[in-house]
Formats: sequence, C-alpha cells, structure tokens
Amino acid sequence: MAAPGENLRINPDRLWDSLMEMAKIGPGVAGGNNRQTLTDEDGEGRHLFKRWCEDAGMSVAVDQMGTMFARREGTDPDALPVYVGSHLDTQPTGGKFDGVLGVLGGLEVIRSMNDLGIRTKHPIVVTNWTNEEGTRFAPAMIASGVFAGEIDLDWAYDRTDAKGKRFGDELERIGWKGEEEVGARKMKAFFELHIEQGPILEDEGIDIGVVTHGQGLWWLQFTLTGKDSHTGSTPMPKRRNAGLGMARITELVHEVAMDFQPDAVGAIGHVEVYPNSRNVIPGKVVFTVDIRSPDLDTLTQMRERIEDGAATICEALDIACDVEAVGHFDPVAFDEGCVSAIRDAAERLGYSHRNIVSGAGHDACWINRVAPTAMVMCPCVDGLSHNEAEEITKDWARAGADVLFHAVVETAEIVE
Ligand code: HGY
Ligand code: MN
Ligand code: MN
Repeated sequence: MAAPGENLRINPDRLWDSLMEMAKIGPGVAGGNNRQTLTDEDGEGRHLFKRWCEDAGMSVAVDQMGTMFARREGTDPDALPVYVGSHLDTQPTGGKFDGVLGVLGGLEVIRSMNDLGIRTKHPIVVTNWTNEEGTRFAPAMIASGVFAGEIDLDWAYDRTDAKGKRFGDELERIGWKGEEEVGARKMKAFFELHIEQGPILEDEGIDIGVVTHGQGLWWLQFTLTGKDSHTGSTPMPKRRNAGLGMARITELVHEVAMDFQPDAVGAIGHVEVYPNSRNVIPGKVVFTVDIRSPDLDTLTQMRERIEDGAATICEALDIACDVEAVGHFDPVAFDEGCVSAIRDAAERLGYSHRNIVSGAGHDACWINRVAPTAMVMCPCVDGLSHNEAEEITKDWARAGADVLFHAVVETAEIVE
C-alpha cells in the first residue's frame, strides 16, 4: 500500500500505448491527427475512452455539452471529487498529444491506482471537455466555459461551423448530448496535464512546467465588405478591395504585438475570402484576429489599437468594417495550493521543474473560475504544436503523468 507522498509512479509503456492507440482515430495526412470536435472521428475517440474508463472500473456520465466525466469512487461518496483531464478533440492539422496527454494521463493515474491498490477519501473524476480547440466551432474551450457559467448553453448550441452546421445538432448527431446539467458538478480541485506547446522547457532541459498563470485572449472576428469587381478592368482608384483591407489589418496586428514585446502575441489564422475567384476583387472577407497577453492592461490596449486602426484602414479604402468578439478570457492566476502540490510532487520525484506561464488557452483557464485549479506541463519537441509534426518523448510523458499522479491522489487524500 502506498503511503502519502511515497514515490508513486505510473506505467509509462501503458500510457504511451494508449496515446498511440487513440492517435489511430482521426489520422491526419502527415502523421498527426484530424479528430475535430463533434465529427464521427471525435465520436469514435469518445467511445474508446469510455470503454477504457469502464475497463478501469469507472462509471461514465455525460453532460448537456457532451463533456465526459469518468468517476472512480472514494471511501467517502459525499466528499467533493478531485477532477483531472483535458480534451480529445484536435486541430485539423493537429498533433497526437495536445489535450490527449491530459485525458489519457488522467486515465493512467486511475489505472496505476488500481495496480497499487490505492484508495482515496475523495472520488476522482477523469474528464474529456468537449471542443477545447474552437477550430470547427468558435470559441475555444466552449464546454468548460459553459461549465464555468461564462458562456450560455443555448448560445453554444447555436454556434455554426464553416458549412453552417449547428453545434447542438452535431452533438446530437454523434450521440454524445447528455442529460446532465452543465456546471452542476462541484469540484474539490481540477488538475490538467498538457504539453507546453512552446520551446522553453526543452530549450532549458527541464522536465516539468509548474504553470502559475495563463495568458488572456481575444478572438475578434472581422467582416470587411467592399465590392466584387473585375481584377482586370476595374481602375485602381475605383476599387473597394476587402482583401487589401485584410492585408493591412494583418500587418497592423503584427505591429501592435511587436510593440508590446515580450508580453504579447498576435496573428490571423482563420480567413474566408469571397468569392475567392482569381479574377475577382474580393468584395467580402471574414477573418479572426487572435491576440494574447499575460497582462490584462496590455491585452485591452492591443484590442483598442487594432479596432481603431482597422476602422481607419477601412475608411480609407471605402469598405465596411464589422467586428464581433467570438472568444475571450482574462489572464489567469492558478490556485497556489494546487500549484504547490505540483511543484512539491516534481521536487519529491526528482524531476527538474520551473514556473511557467501558459501561452496557450486550456480548459483549466475556465475551471479556475469555479474550483481550485492548476496545470502541469511537459516539454514538446522544438516547442511545436498545432502541427502534425508535434512530438514528445515517452520520458516527458512519464514525468508529467508521475507528477499528475502525486498531485491528484494527495489532494484526494490517500486512505491507509
Ligand atoms: O487556442 C488555444 O490556445 C488552445 O489551443 N485551444
Ligand atoms: Mn490543448
Ligand atoms: Mn490546441
């Protein structure tokens, strides 16, 4: 029987095998994954995860946003559970580990508890949050946002993808729309294991990122409206070129982010051009500006400068400019008690570690609003993510999951 804080270790081969097994579902075209939310592939991955959880003795519940909760009983059924998890959905050109490591790392904690005969006072719940990526249906972290009471359920159901399909309809179609009220569950704590998705840990040769904060984010969807016309016969002064407006705003976003270095990033990753014909000046473009900063005041100034600058650009080009905020959360400071549990675990297990601010958004950023929350990160090769070439090593996965194991079972209070 393991004693509190004893040198608990997960089974790295079993974790790695499960990661590789899940990666077979929704394969990409270059070795990664395309398992986008609410697709048939997402549904298949959910079924596999559910089967694994049931094989590990857990009961699986699903809420109205499709989020999955796999529960391992504690000795006190009334004690608030400790939650652990992340997301199984991926980018269209995603990697095998973004999100998946956190869900299957949580499952590996349960499997290891079963192997070692560990009992805890508090139940433990492994969670798969629906649509963390926000790539098919904006915004990102939509299900954890509804759970935290920051996003309205019906607004979420009405989100549409590029083909006009509704979130709520697709959730029903794949058979993963649960009955449970979103957010009714109360948590003692939530822990999320995630790859860093940046270069710091690998560059410094450090095993574990103790995530103290997360960047804040705005997703601003711009719709510029000019006039379709012939690229050959329309005189330059008479053009109302929405594409040119987008190009100038793209440059503006980069300049604003560079003005606030090192505490700012900005880019445009989503673009729709209409009519998208080689010999038609685009009369309409729709694109999403993604700006982030760990500092709230910086984030606010960035948004103001970009929206004011875009209005000036569009006025000069005689095109209309509409902006809709389709995603937002403020910078996050994680719970110091949970952060310490992670740092102490890394220390006791002999893993090198450092404090780190998460550049990417995570479900933990919303759950931190409703429960004590913290994250543990492991390195990834070249800091690359949201790319099919995303890679980690088995040792990095082991280190992250070992630390997660300690943080979760100690917070859940091991019972002798
Ligand atoms: O956008 C993000 O930071 C996350 O990968 N969804
Ligand atoms: Mn992720
Ligand atoms: Mn991601």
